[in-house]
Amino acid sequence: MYETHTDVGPGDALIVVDVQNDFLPGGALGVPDGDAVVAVLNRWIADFEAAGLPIFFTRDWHPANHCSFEARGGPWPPHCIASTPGAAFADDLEMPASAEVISKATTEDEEAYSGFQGTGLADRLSALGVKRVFVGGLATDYCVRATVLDARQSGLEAWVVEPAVRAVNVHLDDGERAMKEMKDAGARITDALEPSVSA
Ligand code: VGL
Ligand code: ZN
Repeated sequence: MYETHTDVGPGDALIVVDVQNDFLPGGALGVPDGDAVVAVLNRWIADFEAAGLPIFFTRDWHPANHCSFEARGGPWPPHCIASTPGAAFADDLEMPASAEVISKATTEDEEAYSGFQGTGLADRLSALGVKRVFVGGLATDYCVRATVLDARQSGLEAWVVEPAVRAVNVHLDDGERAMKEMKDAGARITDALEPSVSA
């Protein structure tokens, strides 16, 4: 299922999905073991940064009355409300100066799990000559899934960094099902704890 050898170089970008306080254990929408992704992502981030490759950090950035919240009939407790501590990136996540932040689901009446939805990310990647993205973060079964599927729709090669993702698992197998959906869409899965840089 996994592939380990992962050379990265020109044409590659790293997308770090929603590693925000509210998605860590104890947060408003805590993902079980979600904090475990931080150390792995920090290694991927450091290596992409050292190689001069583009890095994107997506964030869930909701208005206080977002349609996904229970008060409005949505599935979720309030989480990642723009400019609150819960919406901040995890303290231990190392964000290089070159990283670009992509805010999503920023308007009241629209949900957006994908980092591509309404953000201009596809155009930005294209302008940078990116052909292949590596994706990690939270949560496997929502925003990672949607981001990877949209990357494939945009014609990008997409890799899921398996040790750097965790699932909400509202239903027991949601994470596994999402991994299968991503694979079926042509995504590849690496178990590498860090890339090998050939740039
Ligand atoms: C997410 C549920 C609600 C995610 C965002 O980042 O995966 N999940 N909003
Ligand atoms: Zn959300």
